[in-house]
Amino acid sequence: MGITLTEKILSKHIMEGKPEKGKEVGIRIDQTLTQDATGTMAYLQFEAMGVPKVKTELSVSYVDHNTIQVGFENADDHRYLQTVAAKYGIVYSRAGNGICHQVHLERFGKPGKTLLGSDSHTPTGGGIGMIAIGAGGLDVAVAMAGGPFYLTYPKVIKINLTGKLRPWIAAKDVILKVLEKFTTKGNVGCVFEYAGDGVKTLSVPERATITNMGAECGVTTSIFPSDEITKEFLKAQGREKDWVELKADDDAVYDKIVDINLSELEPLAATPHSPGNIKKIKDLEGMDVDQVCLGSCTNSSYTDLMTVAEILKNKKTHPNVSFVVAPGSKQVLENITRDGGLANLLSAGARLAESACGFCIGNSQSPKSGAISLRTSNRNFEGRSGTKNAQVYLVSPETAAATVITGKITDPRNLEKMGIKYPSIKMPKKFYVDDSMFIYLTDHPEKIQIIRGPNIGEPPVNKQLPEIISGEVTIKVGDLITTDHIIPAGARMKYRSNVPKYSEFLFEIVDNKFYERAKKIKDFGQNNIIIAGLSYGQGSSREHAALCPMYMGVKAVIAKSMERIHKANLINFGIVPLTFVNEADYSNIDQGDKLEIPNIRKALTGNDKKIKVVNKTKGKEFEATFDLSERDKKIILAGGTLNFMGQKTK
Ligand code: MIC
Ligand code: SF4
Repeated sequence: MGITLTEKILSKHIMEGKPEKGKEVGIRIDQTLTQDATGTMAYLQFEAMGVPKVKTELSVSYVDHNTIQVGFENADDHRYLQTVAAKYGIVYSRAGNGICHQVHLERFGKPGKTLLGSDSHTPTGGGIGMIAIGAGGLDVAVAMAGGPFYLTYPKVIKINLTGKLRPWIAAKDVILKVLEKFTTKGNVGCVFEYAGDGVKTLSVPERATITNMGAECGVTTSIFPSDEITKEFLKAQGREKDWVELKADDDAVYDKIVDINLSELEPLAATPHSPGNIKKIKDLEGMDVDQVCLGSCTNSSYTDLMTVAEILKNKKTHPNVSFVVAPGSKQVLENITRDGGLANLLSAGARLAESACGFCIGNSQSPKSGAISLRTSNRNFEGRSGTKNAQVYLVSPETAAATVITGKITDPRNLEKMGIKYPSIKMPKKFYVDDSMFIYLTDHPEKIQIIRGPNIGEPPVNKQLPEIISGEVTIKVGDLITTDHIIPAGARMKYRSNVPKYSEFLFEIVDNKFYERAKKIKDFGQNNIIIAGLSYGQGSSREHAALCPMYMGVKAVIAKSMERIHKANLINFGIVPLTFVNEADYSNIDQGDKLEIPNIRKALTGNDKKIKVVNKTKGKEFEATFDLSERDKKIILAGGTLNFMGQKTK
């Protein structure tokens, strides 16, 4: 019986456990990446582990999220990250060098290797045949210290691609189709493995767009085989030596097979406010648009930008549209400059933004009130753009370009009627490469002084789990609550290194009184408890969505279901992740209800997976359950991973 590509790579990396679907395994991590917004906390935690040097083959620290530098905070973080990198043997990618996922794909990704990144879009590396997984910063810190990364041995879903994309239809439309089929929930513990004849028609950047946005489905990762196309990409990056051929066995057995015929796809959009709300562009056509943003780690490659530049050659941006372009990396920017694409974009009226996350995370280029914003990025959660009532649509670069010209949502196929031919942009045979924005390893790391400006706080310490969780429902939220709802990024993201301050913004977009209530309950010596619906904690890997609640005294989250990375983060910070045994019980709980979970420590370690929760306000009881490994339980009992590891933060 043949095996899948996912299993082939995983089997070479297993350090603990057996490869049985649904069971926990610990895998060796070859490479790690962090970005600045999750990186400061990850490195503070790494420092607390007392390991003199990273133990991975390669660890890279990118600065790409907080590069706006209004005030000293961002720059303080950058300098801290640079000095930590020098001290511990980490490559540092300076602000301006580009978005972590794009840059990692260009310069470091290697087929067959494992990559763990403190960012949920780390699966971008799957485009090059890596097992690339997003995780909380603390998990990445553990991996840097040589520890295994624990995951549920996944189910593997084959996405069988046939046919070939027609002109004007893009990789983005493929992943939007996948999102239409799988939605954003119910895919925890699965890997999407792409196979079939259609694979060879897609370039590495196209594959990376597809694996990048698999994150929106909530899968552990997505992966493409490593083939001649991969070799061509690595060769163009001057890295042919990093290539190995990798594919699933012909008779590999999958848990499920889903067919997608590339030839049948048409332009799609994810409509407000979820990447899973898919509609056809032709059904949205004619809607006035205020802003078009090209970029983000999903669609900011050389081919993406050159395609748009070619469409916009000798054209002008519609007067009602603000057109923003953020190249994915310095390499992309330099190559499109040399090849004339930048001149076309600028002459069309593009507003050039830094090679960074920028608009995607809402820390710049927030659109006007009630705006319709078309973006090539991957998330359109409510408020993420920085404008609460903006309506964000996620589309391909081709659709974005057509809309820039007309000022209305436009099916790019209509451009032919305007005399614009489909620009078949090919990847260069050789990219212009300049690695000077990386700071490589230092000769005398022992001499490095770590610089901590006033923005760098101590990571908070937790106590071990009490015998009884007794407190109040601080907030009751509905389905599909994302980590952007739990703790916003955008303008608030500069406080990532200052947990007490950042905590003030918990649930800000949902209920701006949360912090006040939580503080009162905590100061009264009671525990805060969160009640949630389906798929709680979708989206980012930001551990602050667990760390800040921990700081505010949240001891348990009871949800209908929970997403993988967020659940792992809750465990890492000693918060008990529970689910309702009967989902109907959700309706019987209200915000402000006094809840008690007696003997929680015993309940977690006992044989019965059901836990009694007493609703003292309603005079009722209900049952909750948990899906935790023995190791998870020990971590929660200890009050989090750092305590479990027997380390004390300084
Ligand atoms: C995101 O796209 O939501 C982010 C910002 O990149 C996050 C990481 C973070 O919150 O720092 C992610 O995807 O994990
Ligand atoms: Fe940056 Fe946006 Fe990608 Fe997150 S999704 S890494 S914010 S570009």
